[in-house]
Amino acid sequence: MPFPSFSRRTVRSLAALSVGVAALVVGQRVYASDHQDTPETELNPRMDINDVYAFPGASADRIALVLTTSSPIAGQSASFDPNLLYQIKVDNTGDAVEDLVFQVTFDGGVGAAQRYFVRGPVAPAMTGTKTMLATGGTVTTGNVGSTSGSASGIQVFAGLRADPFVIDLEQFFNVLPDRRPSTGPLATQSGPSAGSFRMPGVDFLKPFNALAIAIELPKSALQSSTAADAKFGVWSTISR
Ligand SMILES: [Ca+2]
Repeated sequence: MPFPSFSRRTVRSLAALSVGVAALVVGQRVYASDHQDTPETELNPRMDINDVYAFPGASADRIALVLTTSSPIAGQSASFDPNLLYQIKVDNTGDAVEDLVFQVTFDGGVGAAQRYFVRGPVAPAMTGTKTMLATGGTVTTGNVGSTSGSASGIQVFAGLRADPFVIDLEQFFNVLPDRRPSTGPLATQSGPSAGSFRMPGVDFLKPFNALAIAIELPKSALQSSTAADAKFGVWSTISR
């Protein structure tokens, strides 16, 4: 296949291995995987990578890469952090080192007035946990909540979307109470301690939103060869 057909578990495992919150060049580094995995990300929800997805795009030759963050968001008002660098990274040589990156930043606007700036795909100046903002390559800009770019080239959306992750989070905290958040509606135990999920299950995150960055583009822009079995891997980081 021209791109890896990741199962959800595989994508999430990749995220768990690779996703981190990394300092810009120097500074504090914090690792996390997904959905409130560390006290640092729980206390800083906009640094919290929820999930990374690679979906087939609008046509067979296109792919959609999605990074979600900040879930669970109640309501319709949320903004990206203008002091963070959100990245989607691509390895197309099989060595788990990024060959291309998308670097996404935001200005200080609020809600729909906030603007996004998506650089890439571009070869990174630095790899791994150290990062520099790319100075070359394509920059796609638009307002949060809107789509920009072109349907035949790179197309970008950044804004609120329903969190697609499915979990009975309320019961999860009854099963593993040490994972319970220190503040908010889930900070208080909702029922007796439990050893399993409820039957039927409860899609607890259904009414909640996440902040999503979605990038759709031709797969050829991410591949290192035109071979029919060319593969690439995808993961994300958030840096400050
Ligand atoms: Ca590589």
